[in-house]
Amino acid sequence: MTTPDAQAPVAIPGFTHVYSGKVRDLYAPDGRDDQLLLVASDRISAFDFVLDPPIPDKGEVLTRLSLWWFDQLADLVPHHVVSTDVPDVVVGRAVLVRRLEMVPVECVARAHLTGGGLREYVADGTVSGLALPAGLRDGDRFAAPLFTPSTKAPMGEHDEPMTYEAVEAEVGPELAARLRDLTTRILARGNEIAGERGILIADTKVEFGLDVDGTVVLADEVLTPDSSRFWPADQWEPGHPQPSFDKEFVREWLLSAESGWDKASGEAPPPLPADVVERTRAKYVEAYERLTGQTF
Ligand code: Q0Z
Repeated sequence: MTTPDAQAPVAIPGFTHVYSGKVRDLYAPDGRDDQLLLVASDRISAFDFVLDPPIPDKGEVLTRLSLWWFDQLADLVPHHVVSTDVPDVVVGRAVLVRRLEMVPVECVARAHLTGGGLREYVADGTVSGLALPAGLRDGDRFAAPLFTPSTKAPMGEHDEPMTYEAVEAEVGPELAARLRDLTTRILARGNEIAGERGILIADTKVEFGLDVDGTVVLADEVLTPDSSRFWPADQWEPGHPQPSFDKEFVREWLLSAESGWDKASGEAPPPLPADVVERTRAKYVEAYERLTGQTF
């Protein structure tokens, strides 16, 4: 007998479950093919594992944050949200969206050098094939956000960096230029707003789709801690890895002797203690409240 999964996607009356990522679930409304229901769960991932237990309210915090950002970005790009009037079982953490033809490129912009961008830079002095000056450190800020696209790998595999020329070959030069322009502007606008509120957005991944008349539409989630690296601005110090705004307690505890977990073992991490769950929930709420100026 297998253990029932406490975090499995719920049954939603009137919808069919079509796909689940690590932390989100996708449903199709029965009887119409022009919309989808995007559900943000309370699941949290770290070191490529989905952890147990979930973080209460995380799905709702991220859904509300994304909706707020869509509004902040509305003069730059149209978004896919149709309605937040969703079934009771997912109320607050789901949105009904226009079903788009998704662009087959992960659109990443980087305002700071870190993560996969840093690894590529250390290996060969480039990020997504762009030559950068020597001597940059982990956490350094670029003069302007860079477009560093990657391939969309199937779940469980890692996205591979793509050159701009590869994006042009994949989607054509006109759409490639539009994706680059929008992705870098979204991160620049995000940092203009977040910077005033003590948060740096080091990098972000956005997804675009095309509507029936070929208009580029911002899809999925935007500028959330799950799609971006948020750093506390007052602790920013280039030269070493920066603390993550949302997951610092989770990562710190998992790597501590107290957890008993060995990252190199390949084993699933142990369940998070209640205080780590509670402090992590508080960080998500703090990010939402600082950015939006609204009480969660
Ligand atoms: C998004 C994803 C998951 C949430 C497909 N507007 C759209 N039109 C067509 N497809 C998508 C969207 Cl957002 C779409 N994803 C990623 C997976 C939960 C989002 F399980 N996949």
